[in-house]
Amino acid sequence: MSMFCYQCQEASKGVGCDIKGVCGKTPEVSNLQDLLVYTSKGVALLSQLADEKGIDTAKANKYLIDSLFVTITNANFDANKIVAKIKAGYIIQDELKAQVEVPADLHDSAVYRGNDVNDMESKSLLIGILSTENEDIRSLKELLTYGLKGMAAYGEHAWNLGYENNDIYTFVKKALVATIQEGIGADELLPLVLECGKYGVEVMALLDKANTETYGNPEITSVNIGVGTKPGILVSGHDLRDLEDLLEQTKGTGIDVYTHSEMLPAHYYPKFKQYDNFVGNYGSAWWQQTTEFEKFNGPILFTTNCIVPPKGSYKERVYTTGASGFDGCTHFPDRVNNQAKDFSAIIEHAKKCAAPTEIETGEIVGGFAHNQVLQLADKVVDAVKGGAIKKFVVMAGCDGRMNDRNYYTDFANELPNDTVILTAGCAKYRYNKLPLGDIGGIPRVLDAGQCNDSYSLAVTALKLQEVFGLEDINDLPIVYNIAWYEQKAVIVLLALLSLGVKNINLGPTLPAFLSPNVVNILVENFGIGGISTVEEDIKNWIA
Ligand code: FSO
Ligand code: SF4
Repeated sequence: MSMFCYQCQEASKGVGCDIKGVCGKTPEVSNLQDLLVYTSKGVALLSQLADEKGIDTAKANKYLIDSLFVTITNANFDANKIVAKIKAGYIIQDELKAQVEVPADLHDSAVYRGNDVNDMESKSLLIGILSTENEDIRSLKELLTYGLKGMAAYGEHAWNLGYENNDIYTFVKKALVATIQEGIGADELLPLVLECGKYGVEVMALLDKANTETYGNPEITSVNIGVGTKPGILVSGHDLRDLEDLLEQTKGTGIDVYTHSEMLPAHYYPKFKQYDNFVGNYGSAWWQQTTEFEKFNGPILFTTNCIVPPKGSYKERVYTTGASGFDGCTHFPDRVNNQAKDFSAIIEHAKKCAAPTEIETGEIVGGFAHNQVLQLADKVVDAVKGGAIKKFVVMAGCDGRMNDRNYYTDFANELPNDTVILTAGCAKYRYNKLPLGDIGGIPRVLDAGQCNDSYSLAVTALKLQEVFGLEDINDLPIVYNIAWYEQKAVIVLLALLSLGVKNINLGPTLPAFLSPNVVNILVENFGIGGISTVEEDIKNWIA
């Protein structure tokens, strides 16, 4: 075993990647990511001590969300960047240590930091996932850590727009420190996992506020999926501030800007509609990029995950920024003093490229975030009361490359015509181009936006609960059939649990990091279930 990672749905054999990541992550990068998480735990511990003394920990707070984000599936494959992050963590640890009193039992720095970044193979055995022997404790620690990674991602996007919430940092530190606490038991970890969901709601609410106050409320929008005649830049990932900087800098240059995968919902925001060169969405979900990027012809900017290791045929056109990285691809550094990033290199590159090759034509409709849906509330309520809509089916989350995800396309196709799909995240690409029609003008697929906009779906559910005067959110005619892939889906799931949502079905497989006992807890307390066949599930959940 040269590594061990089981944080995503595609973990090898449903157990864990131990030779190389199915995602393409090398043992070197995987072990360095383990060390980065471990270093972050040390920073969290010292920063917590500093908070108690009233010392300013803004730098440590930002470090924690950056570092956790970097270790999310498909975000960063660049060993040098991760080593630099680890070293930056050691510096922050030293700065904090000089200001706080480190308890005697923590004087040995190896307790909370790996000293040798060059000896990762032996180091990862000491600090990696399998260093916790009890499988239930390991499972709870990792569930918590993955929730924090998702929270960090959303926290980082909010931070980029100038929005922060100190309570979130305080919780991130408390939870990280718990994972290195000697002898911690399930009785302490389980409440933290549930509390993680509460802060998941907070961080998604914060990001929603940041996005809507900066770019306006998403509105119903038809997005072109064909191409223009000018060269283009394709923007992937989730960071809207990066997109804004790029759109500003491409104005009047003759370069068109397209969205890819999770960036599609940017088209729904009023602010982005003002750019004439923001022409459409190219391609589908993240995992199809190896064929689609070849045809795009122009440069591609990753602002976050999901990167698939690029083929040589287009690798020189791939650029990264923020938490994302890939060795050999040009990386745009972080903003300095909140100034725009300088994207001139990618713009100059685009000018030398051919226009994208058309792979499809038409439009997809989205923009059903909470504000827009509430404007349609009367219509929706009438449709429910009149029986035109019998059920809502939340099909949010992620897409992935495994064939068994065809289930979601078939499920959407087979749903009765009196059901409406509420979606968010890249899961939507399994059905957002199907001709599913509408119910009295309400489209049968309502796309709220990115995975973090699952928050919008929760707001919509809470509003419907209020309108129908129901005591319990679980009395709504809503079925949850959620597809997960990486750690942002973990925080979305924990957030839904903290809002009291029960009977969520999770697929295509349950997480490898959940031990049988932890699965039992989730089943008994929250009614979490898996999926079976389309026929069975429709029969059991809808009919
Ligand atoms: Fe998808 Fe990737 Fe948004 Fe994830 S593009 S899989 S849950 O990064 O974050 O939905
Ligand atoms: Fe394997 Fe997923 Fe970890 Fe990649 S992120 S190494 S695919 S478990």
